[in-house]
Amino acid sequence: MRKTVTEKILGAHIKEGTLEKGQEIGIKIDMTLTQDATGTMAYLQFEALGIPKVKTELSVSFVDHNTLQTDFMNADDHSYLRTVAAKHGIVFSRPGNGICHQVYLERFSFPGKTLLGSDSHTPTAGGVGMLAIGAGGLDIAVAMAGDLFFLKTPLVVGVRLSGRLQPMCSAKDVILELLRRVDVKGGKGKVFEYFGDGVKTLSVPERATITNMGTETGSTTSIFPADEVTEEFFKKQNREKDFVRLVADDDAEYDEIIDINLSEIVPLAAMPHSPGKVGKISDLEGMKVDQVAIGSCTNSSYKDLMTVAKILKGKTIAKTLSLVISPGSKQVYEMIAENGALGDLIASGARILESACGPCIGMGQAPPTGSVTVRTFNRNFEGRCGTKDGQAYLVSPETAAACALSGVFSDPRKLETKTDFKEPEEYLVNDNMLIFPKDGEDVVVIKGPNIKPLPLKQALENSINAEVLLKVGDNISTDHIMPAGAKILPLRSNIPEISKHVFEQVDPEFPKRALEKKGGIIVGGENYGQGSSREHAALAPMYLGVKAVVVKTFARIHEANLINFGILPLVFSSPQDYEKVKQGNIVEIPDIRSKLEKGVKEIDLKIGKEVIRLSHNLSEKDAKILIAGGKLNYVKNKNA
Ligand code: MIC
Ligand code: SF4
Repeated sequence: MRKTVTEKILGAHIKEGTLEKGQEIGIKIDMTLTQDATGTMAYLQFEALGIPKVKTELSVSFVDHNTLQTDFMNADDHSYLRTVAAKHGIVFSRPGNGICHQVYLERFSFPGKTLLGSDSHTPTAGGVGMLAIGAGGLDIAVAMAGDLFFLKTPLVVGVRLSGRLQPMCSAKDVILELLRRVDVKGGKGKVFEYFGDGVKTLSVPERATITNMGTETGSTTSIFPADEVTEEFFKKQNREKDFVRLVADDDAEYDEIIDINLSEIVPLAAMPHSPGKVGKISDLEGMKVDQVAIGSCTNSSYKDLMTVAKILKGKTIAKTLSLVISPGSKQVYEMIAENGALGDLIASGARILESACGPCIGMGQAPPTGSVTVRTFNRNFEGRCGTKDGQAYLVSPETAAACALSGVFSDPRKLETKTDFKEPEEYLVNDNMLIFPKDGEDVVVIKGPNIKPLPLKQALENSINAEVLLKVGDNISTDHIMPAGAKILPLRSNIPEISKHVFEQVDPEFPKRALEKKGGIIVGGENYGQGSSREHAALAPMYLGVKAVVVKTFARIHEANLINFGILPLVFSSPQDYEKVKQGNIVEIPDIRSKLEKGVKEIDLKIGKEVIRLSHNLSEKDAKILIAGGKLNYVKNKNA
């Protein structure tokens, strides 16, 4: 059979199951990445598994999210991450070295290999033909211990690119166009694989923008072939030896095809409060903008910042607005410093931040009350920017720069300055902020007082009797469930404390109520748990006693995280039954344990005399994990 790039990589890594669409398979993971906000938990879990050295080919730990040090907490986490990495054979990327996905793309990505990362935007590395998947920290810990990663064999959607982007239209507009068509759950159970004549017109950083934000469709991952353009990129990164050519066979069969003509792409924006609510910049023209933020793992490459610098050179940003810029990596930062573009940005009035996630995760730079913030980022869920009624729009760097100059939404195609970016002859390579582990090093792991032991759950009870603690609607994101931002992120290594913030924006009383009632269940609508891979959105509810989440549909990573922490993910057999359950109802889920043991799919939810039929998508292995009370218990029992 003629194979797609995805099938070639899956075929070379499958160790359990068969490649039948929708069936569960176990694949070998070659490489892992973690970032600091999910990494502390992942390494605490790895330590609990008792394995001396990681068994992957390469594991890298980044510090990029929790970089604001308003007290000891984040700084302590950095010390823990540095020492635990040295002890277990993990490369450590120091704070200041950049955003995990940008640095990974530049310095570690590898065509044809598998990468599992404790961050949902891990698919960025798909820009060079790597099968890069986001997952919860516990799945990364298990992969570092040498175990397989389990997923449902995805459908492979071929995205056929033709034509060429018009001036001032951008890779960001391409992924926004895909989001316009498939929305925030259209990618579930799918890999978007790009092919066609248009592919060769896109550079690696442009491809990475597209695979990065492919996450917002709910997909398993996105991938480009590794072709001549990729090879050039590796040469310029002085990594020619890591390049492997990997393209789909001619006439490879895709499960579905989506056509995008790059020549027809126009500047777009994702409007508040969903990455899937896409409109044209030409329809927003003239609307006042209060803040512009440029950066994040989607749009902070050398190309992106050079493009912005060229537009802003010799001009001043609009009087009523603030512009913040965060370069994606130290490589990008050093290069724009050396060639003078940084000076142009500063001179225009831009406030330059460190090379980190920053405002994208609400680590500072929250916009004013009720204001409009225009961002080159990938997510605009309500409140994520740090201001509850902030109106965040997601756009390309070209559009962001045009808005920064005028103070209103502006179509970048109307600017006098046209950008004509050329890839540099070579990228500046200076890996001095990476610490490579040394064999035989005697390391003491430092754990500050904010790093608390990981809570564990008891094995599953046979029946659940509980109250519906909360009922929510569609598209609840992990930012709703477990908010981030400068105040809450430092608590990522302290579950008892962070659990006090669960559902803070939705219902601030939730944590107190959950503890008082000794736990209960949550009811939700479609696409529950979209967005981030943060396992804290399962772990903290588990700590509060949440036993089951009953919804119309789940987002992939969150469903896996619920299973990992022993919370039952159940779905309404008929979506209309969602209406029948009310917050405050006392419900019973009888014989759930024996049903899972027997592989029964039909589960009952009883409210008094009424019986509502539920179901689940659990594999045999998932059921065993839930019965054990979570994956750590399961792995420990298995090894014992
Ligand atoms: C995000 O963009 O929401 C994050 C912060 O990078 C998360 C990870 C986290 O919550 O730590 C993600 O995308 O997985
Ligand atoms: Fe960081 Fe934002 Fe990218 Fe998440 S989406 S990894 S917070 S830059």
